[in-house]
Amino acid sequence: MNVSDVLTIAVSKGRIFKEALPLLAAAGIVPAEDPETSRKLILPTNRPDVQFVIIRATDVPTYVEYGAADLGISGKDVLMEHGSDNLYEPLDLKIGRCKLMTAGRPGQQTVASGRLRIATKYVNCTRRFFASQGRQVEVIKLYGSMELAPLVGLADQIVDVVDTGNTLRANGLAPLEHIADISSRLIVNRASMKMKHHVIKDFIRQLADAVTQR
Ligand code: PRT
Ligand code: MG
Repeated sequence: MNVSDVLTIAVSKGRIFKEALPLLAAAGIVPAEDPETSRKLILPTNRPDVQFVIIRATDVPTYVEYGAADLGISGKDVLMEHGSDNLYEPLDLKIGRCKLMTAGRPGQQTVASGRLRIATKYVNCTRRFFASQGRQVEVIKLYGSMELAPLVGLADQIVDVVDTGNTLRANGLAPLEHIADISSRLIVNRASMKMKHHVIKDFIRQLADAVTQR
């Protein structure tokens, strides 16, 4: 793990960091530079003992699991897909809320013959969801723009996170089945939780207060 005295927090740029900034500020942590415009991958803060590492959303659980970061902020969708029980998940930050759903053309929910084809970047969540219902599906892994897949005949349906549903609607798709409610979580490396117990416990308590006062 990260053996220095510095507390390293893994975050991804974009919507989660934007919504997390006021919570972090309430816990006394403010980035030294604007994360949206800075090109630095290691971002110092107002506190000499705290730094951010800026990484892809899907990489956050990996950095924390291996101890390259002590803490991380990650969507529950990413955590479910990552599927490790090697991480502490002590706090629901109640930001980045959305739903993991299946979606497809309205009115065309069953295929006449053969297995349903589902395009998604959430292959593990998708397999688990359909398997739990005893339904056989073929899962096609994509890395983005899932909405396109049903339009060009790559898949019958998709599994993706949905917020307003505007992106689905704009592409002639509709949400079909609810898989999970999603929000962002604080995650903690197991060894860090022991070795840096006091500073991490304080941080979690301050963040928890900020979440309830929001
Ligand atoms: O961009 P990159 O590939 O690096 O990673 P990412 O796309 O996963 O990151 P980012 O910042 O876009 O999303 C990070 C996290 O935000 C996700 O893992 C979710 O936990 C959370 N989140 C909350 C969302 C949304 N809401 C959301 N609406 N992530 C993505 N979306 C997408 C949605 O799939 C749709 O395509 O935003 C689009 C608009 O949504 P609608 O339904 O409002 O139209
Ligand atoms: Mg994105």
